[in-house]
Amino acid sequence: MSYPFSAYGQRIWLWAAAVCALPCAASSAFGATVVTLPRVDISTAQEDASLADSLLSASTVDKASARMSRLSSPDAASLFRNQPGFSSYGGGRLANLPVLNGMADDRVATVVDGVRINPACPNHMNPALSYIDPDSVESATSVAGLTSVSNGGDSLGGTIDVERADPRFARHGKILFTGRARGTYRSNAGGYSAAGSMTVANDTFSLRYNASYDQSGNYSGGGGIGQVGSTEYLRYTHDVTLGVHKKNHLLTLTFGQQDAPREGFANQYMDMTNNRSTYVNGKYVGDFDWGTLEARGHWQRITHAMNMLDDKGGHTATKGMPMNDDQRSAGYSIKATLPLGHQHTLRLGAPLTMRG
Ligand SMILES: [Cu+2]
Repeated sequence: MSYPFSAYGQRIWLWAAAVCALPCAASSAFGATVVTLPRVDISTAQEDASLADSLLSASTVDKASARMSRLSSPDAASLFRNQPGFSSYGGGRLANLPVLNGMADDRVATVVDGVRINPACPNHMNPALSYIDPDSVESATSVAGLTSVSNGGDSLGGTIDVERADPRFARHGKILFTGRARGTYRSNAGGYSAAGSMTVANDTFSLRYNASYDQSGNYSGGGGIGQVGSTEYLRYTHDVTLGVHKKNHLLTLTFGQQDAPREGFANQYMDMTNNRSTYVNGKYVGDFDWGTLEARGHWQRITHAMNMLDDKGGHTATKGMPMNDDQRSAGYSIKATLPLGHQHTLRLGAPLTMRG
């Protein structure tokens, strides 16, 4: 279809050139003025900036593969499965541990919404990516290899960085009411997931409610091996995001709670019997004449309990393998980005995280 069109286009171009050549040739003798058309840039300034800002070893999950991952797994770690240098090792179905270039665990910094999260579980059975449902993730970036200090640094293997979407606002004088919903069902183990989000906003304030629910029983293995024990899970998440936008300033506050009342670990002699994360996360971004200022603050409490689920014999006060943990963390980070001419950018920042 495109061939005849382009041939036709070429012919028009030849005609135009021929028609133009005659008056041009004729007018040059009379000293006509030369008209210079404005320059047309085929790349936008925004793309240039993001290329310059990102590390060469960073890769971002594209929208199409993120959509496929969400349909096939409730684990946010699966978003990265096609990224270079990435692999993962699994225990529970909600909580695969990310591996970058063969290095894992504390060697990989996992940053969720600007907060570097360490697993509350001493056995690291609830990794940081299990604290965000895949539908809430708007941008997912992995840096395999050394990470720059401005991206957190201090991680030999690399960095996994996921961030939820900024709040949306309406145009001036309008009200925005928007949302999305997704549901999936798997016949094996009767696994189903549902996730949704709703936003009400004007041009200054935005309120978003986000929820997700994931549940599955023990699945059946192929080749007639029957049911595989301790592969069940249940998790639900609620969060509310409040956004305030005024001229060059954007303030975002997210309050949320996630519960994982059960998650079996087929390869361990214990399962997760309760994991609750309650959190507040704030972000301010301001554009000024001198550059950009970004400030973040967070508080999170994780109560974590592990023991044996029924298919490992269950647990009572005198039987099982209890492991309980209660962790709080709080922190802030401030980053200033100052453009210094065309080729240089100065970044200043200071983060602090406390755990107890
Ligand atoms: Cu644990």
